[in-house]
Amino acid sequence: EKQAPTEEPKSDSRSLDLQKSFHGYEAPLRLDLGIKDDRPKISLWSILKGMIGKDMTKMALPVSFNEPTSLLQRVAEDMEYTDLLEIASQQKDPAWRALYVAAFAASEYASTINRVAKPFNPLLGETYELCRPDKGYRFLIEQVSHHPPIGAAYSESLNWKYYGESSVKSKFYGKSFDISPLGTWYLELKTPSGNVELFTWKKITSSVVGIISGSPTIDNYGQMMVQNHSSHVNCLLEFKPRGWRGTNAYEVKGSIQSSSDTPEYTVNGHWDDKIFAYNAGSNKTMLWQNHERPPRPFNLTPFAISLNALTDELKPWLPPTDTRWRPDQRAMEVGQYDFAADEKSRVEEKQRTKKKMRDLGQIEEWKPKWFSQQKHPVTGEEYWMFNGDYWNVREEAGKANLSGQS
Ligand code: CLR
Repeated sequence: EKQAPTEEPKSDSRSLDLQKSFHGYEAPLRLDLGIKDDRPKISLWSILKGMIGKDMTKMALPVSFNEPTSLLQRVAEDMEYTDLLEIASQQKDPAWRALYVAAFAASEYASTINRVAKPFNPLLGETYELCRPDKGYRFLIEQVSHHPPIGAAYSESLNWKYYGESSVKSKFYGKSFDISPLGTWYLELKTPSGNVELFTWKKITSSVVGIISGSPTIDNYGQMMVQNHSSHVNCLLEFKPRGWRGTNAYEVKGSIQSSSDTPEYTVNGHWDDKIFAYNAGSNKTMLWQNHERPPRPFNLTPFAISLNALTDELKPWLPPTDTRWRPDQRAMEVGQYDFAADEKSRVEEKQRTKKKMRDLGQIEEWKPKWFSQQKHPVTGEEYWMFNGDYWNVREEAGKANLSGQS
């Protein structure tokens, strides 16, 4: 039996290490943006009709189709329901661990409702960190490739590690705009007996539909196998396409797959609302429930609203590469769309110049700072391994900044 790859250091030293990355996160979470969403209402079809066959990286869209988040932050949004991972880690029964992990994987889609907007494209080497002292985790993602765009992410609490590659293939088909994620996501979960189990899954297709009819929405559909490489008690989820009349909208069904022929547990629910587990005796347990979603600019969730806040507490601890410093995204967040567009072309032009200089050998070859590509010890697939340095470098730089200030 293969074991998950990491050796566990003593838990109190891990706890101390985690604590130090919470420096800067003392302020309460930001709950709203101080602006109204008054983007000009332009029909998506009128802009897209000439772009059939193109992918997202080749589309020049007016800035009013952007939202003030970056793709790095959209991946951080997957962390909204990490409570499910903590619950999973307390389950003695492998079937219940798989059920809660599957619910977490499905919860990652709740944020997509009414978000037909393009996040900012991260620059090469851009990073985004997120710590939640109240939830006990830290998260980091780095843009490790620009063409094709790839983000490498790593997150951990005392009970789990979650990491993977965010890269998408996208194409506009006329009727729909399809986004297919390519990377694998890994979860190392501590179990009540102190073992560590490895789960993996791949994300399903996200698709913008209803473009021609003028009421674009996001659908997420396909099969997702949440695979346990240690106990082999897996959970298969099926996200139904919403269908022509929207009859199957948001529906997700699934079951626990193990050596027994008849699934002992099934899953049923809606990824915009609630997801339940049923056992053979038809006992029903709610696994997940969507958080309240008061109206907010750009239809952002309260969790998403919190992500780009740049508080005085946090400033000294943030590296210059963090998304929160991006002037174009900040301008969009305060409603200055024209300035946002200008700043966006300026930072992108700067990036193109750098690439040219690199190609000509005038400046050093670029390489990711916090991740390197390795073969995964359990799956044998290529993955991005976190080198762990980020939080130590952050701590030192933060202390130096603070002592320089006083
Ligand atoms: C879905 C949940 C995943 C991470 C993820 C990656 C790419 C995101 C996708 C999510 C949601 C839909 C998305 C996409 C990139 C572009 C696309 C935001 C968050 C939008 C809807 C494309 C809009 C393009 C039109 C305005 C033309 O865990």
